[in-house]
Amino acid sequence: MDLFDERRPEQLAPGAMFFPGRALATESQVLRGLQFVVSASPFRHFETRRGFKLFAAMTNCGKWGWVSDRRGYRYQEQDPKKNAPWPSMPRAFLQLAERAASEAGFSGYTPDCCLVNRYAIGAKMGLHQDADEIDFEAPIVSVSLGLPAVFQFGGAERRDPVRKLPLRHGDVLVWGGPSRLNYHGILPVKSGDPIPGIGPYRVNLTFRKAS
Ligand code: MD3
Ligand code: FE
Repeated sequence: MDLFDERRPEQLAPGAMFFPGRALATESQVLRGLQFVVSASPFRHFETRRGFKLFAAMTNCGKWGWVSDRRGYRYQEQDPKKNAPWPSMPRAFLQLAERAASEAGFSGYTPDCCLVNRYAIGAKMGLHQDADEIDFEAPIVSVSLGLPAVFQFGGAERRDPVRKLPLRHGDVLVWGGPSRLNYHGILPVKSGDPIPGIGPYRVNLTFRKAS
């Protein structure tokens, strides 16, 4: 821990909570879970409907996985690379997501999908909304691992002002209630000291209730 770390849990907006370093207490279990998921369903770059490759490499665990190809994007129960179910959600993932959600005031959270995004240096995710899910009552929980990045979050409209929040290894965010459909994105990841077990990447776990 950084002796001069001033970061504290913080409400960013109604329904949006920031828990700096919340994943560090179970870091080794989470990293083992990540290893298990990636060895079963490796990272890949999905294509968009228009034929562009997404900047972040992705995989999933849990019942549902988010996929994209020339037919568009959707949640599906099969890893298209293997035509087999996605790896199960590691207990350490589920427990971290449930506990963070409950600390943010969302009890009984049972995510059925964890999208894993891997950003190489220079990769980014443009400002967008997450609106493909059926259940907007359930929050989204995000866990940042590896290299730091700057998260951008705006409001319910694309034109709303955007706030920048630096995210580091172990930080957890919960987005629910009125913030669930806010615009958000990730600025291009800069090079930095690689975190053991992750390498020169930023990895984000995004927990959702897809169905
Ligand atoms: C705020 N991923 O996969 S997670 C995504 O860091 C995505 O990989 C980013 O956005 C990442 O769709 C951000 C944090 C996040 C996720 C969903 C949100 C923030 C959100 C939904 C509403 C508001
Ligand atoms: Fe998103």
